[in-house]
Amino acid sequence: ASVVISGSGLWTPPHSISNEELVAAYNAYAEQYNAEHELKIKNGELTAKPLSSAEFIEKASGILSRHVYVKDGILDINRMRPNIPARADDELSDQAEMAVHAAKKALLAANKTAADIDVVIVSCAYTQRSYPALAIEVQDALGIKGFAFDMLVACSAATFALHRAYEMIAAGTAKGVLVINPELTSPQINYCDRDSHFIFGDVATAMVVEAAETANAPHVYQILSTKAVTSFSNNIRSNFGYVSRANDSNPFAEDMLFHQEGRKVFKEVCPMAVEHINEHLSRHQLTAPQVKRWWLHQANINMNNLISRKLLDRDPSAQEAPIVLDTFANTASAGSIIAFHLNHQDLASGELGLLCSFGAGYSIGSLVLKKQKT
Ligand code: CO8
Repeated sequence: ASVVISGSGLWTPPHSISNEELVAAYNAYAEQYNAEHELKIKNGELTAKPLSSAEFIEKASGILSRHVYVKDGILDINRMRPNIPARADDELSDQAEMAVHAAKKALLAANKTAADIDVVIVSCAYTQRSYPALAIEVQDALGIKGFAFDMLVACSAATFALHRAYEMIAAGTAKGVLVINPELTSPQINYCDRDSHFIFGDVATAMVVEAAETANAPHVYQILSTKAVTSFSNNIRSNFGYVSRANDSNPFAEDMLFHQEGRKVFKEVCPMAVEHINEHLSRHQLTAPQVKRWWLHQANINMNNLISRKLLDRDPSAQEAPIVLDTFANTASAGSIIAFHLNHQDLASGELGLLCSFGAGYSIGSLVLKKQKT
């Protein structure tokens, strides 16, 4: 059976932080830290915190601003992390709430109701608890029958979940799959680290996957095929987990939070992504110039420019390979879905697009999409 994406949804948290605000808070924190530890820094026992700059951030990443689920606490130099009050067990959890917002929008776009869905996948870089699954909480909140489960694949969580949705619809084991990506990254950002404090934002995205025969939305994309690859790397890592308590680890230690070797990631992931995409297209006897739209992972503008240039032998137009980093920053697995959500309706029937994630793991996941007749 032919499998389609029939709707997408994007939920943007109401708060945002500009580079200027973020840098002002970080620099005030760094100056306070350096003053407090002046002697140890002089003796070489500690290294001074270097200062950040909004110009560097824009040039190195393409990021101007990021959305955050809770702004309170992040810019407080005596806290440097969001202040998210714990919710009671009988309240909807934070990530489930984000997921529900995006899911409702995707259902509306796909012209579907809860009754048309029988599988819910919540897939993202982190889940706020291990069980009960967030996906089951979301399923309950939306009144969906069937089954639900969580998935974690960092940057490729969204594409890998779409792959699973594709397989379930193709196999006839599901009639409608809701893939949701509530990317609540801010609790894992080290706002005290000059090299990574600017990279991430919070957002939630969702997509409806179903059989072509049941689709009745205005913009429907056939999934021609999927391709995934993983290759282990420690260059992007977070050590926080349920064993941390038994390890007697300090939850505030740097290795408990997102940390990376950004240069190495850049150098290693770009060629992997280019090779992966070319191989995927060649399965359909296609070459890059035949692809009308590139919905690429959004980690860094220079990375996207390099990958697009390698694929096309020229610079892509802003319309061909849309960038959403300026206002969203890196939103882990949601980035390529945001790029799709904001830039897909203008494709003509028969035109092709490529959705691709790349990042932590390393992991790369792609889907070749073809706009259907409306
Ligand atoms: N302000 C001023 N200067 C700075 C700053 C700053 N904020 N940060 C670094 N510098 C300095 C550096 O210290 C360095 O100084 P020096 O040359 O004296 O050593 C200089 O600027 C240049 O630094 P870099 O070489 O590191 O700069 P780059 O141009 O490489 O840019 C980037 C750094 C932006 C990190 C870049 O390397 C990059 O984007 N690499 C790819 C990273 C990537 O894609 N990572 C994937 C992220 S993982 C993911 O997408 C999902 C993971 C799961 C979610 C986690 C949620 C929390």
